[in-house]
Amino acid sequence: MKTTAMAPECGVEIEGVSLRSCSDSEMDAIKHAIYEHGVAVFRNQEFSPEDHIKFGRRWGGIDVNNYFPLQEDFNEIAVVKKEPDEQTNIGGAWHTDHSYDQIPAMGSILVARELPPSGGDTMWAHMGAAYDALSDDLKARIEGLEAFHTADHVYKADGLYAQTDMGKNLRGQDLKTGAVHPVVIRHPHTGRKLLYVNNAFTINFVGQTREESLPLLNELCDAALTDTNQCRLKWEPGTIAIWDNRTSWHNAMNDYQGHRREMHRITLSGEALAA
Ligand SMILES: O=C(O)CCC(=O)C(=O)O
Ligand SMILES: [Fe+2]
Repeated sequence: MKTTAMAPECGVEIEGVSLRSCSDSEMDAIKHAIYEHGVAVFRNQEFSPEDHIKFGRRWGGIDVNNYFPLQEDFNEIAVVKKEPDEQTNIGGAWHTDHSYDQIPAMGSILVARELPPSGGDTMWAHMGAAYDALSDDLKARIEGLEAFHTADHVYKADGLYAQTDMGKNLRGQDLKTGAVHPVVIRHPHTGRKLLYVNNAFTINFVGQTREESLPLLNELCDAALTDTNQCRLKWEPGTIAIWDNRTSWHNAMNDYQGHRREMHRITLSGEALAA
């Protein structure tokens, strides 16, 4: 296996391994690379839906997404798609998947199934590098803080997606979610300190209202993106990305209007988070 950095502080491309048939020791190396770098990209993979599920299970459990359409024949697979006549995409702002769950998904495995002729890249940002780059003052202000996360405002019947042309495709509008996590967590495997708030699902700091929380929340989310902690993936047929939802944020570019894009996602079960 050969590993090449995608950016100074985020992401690696891994060559020389076939994900559908990798050995246990290759699997361990892949897991570690993802925990550490936030995302790993694999090219030219042959990966059927069965391979996707079998490989996902090697990580542990699969958390089925409550909102996205599911692949008809394989209900563990969520379909992340945009049709040529649709304007809104899924995941088109910086976020991390499922932070609204008390035990959030560890990671996601995204497989390119149909790509637009150009555009539709995905970006990631490293939350360990983000934490390290915060000023001492900001680090002191968030020491010991916890934050409340939910997806209700995004997916409910009158939520953000319902007001767009993506609303008709989504499920789970009646669900209620809510979770409290430390603002700075330690990665369960690497021990690295990570900033764990995001503008999509984090509502307020515990003990503060939304209004009281917003200035600091926005300051943190702005500071979380630096010149060196982001990477960008140009998808090709056969590309697979696997990311760690604790180590990284991601953002799907919506710059391919009039074209179809379809990705398949499996979300991997995680563990409780601690400071
Ligand atoms: O379509 C993409 O590139 C990513 C969308 C997204 O946020 C996700 O699948 O979790
Ligand atoms: Fe996402």
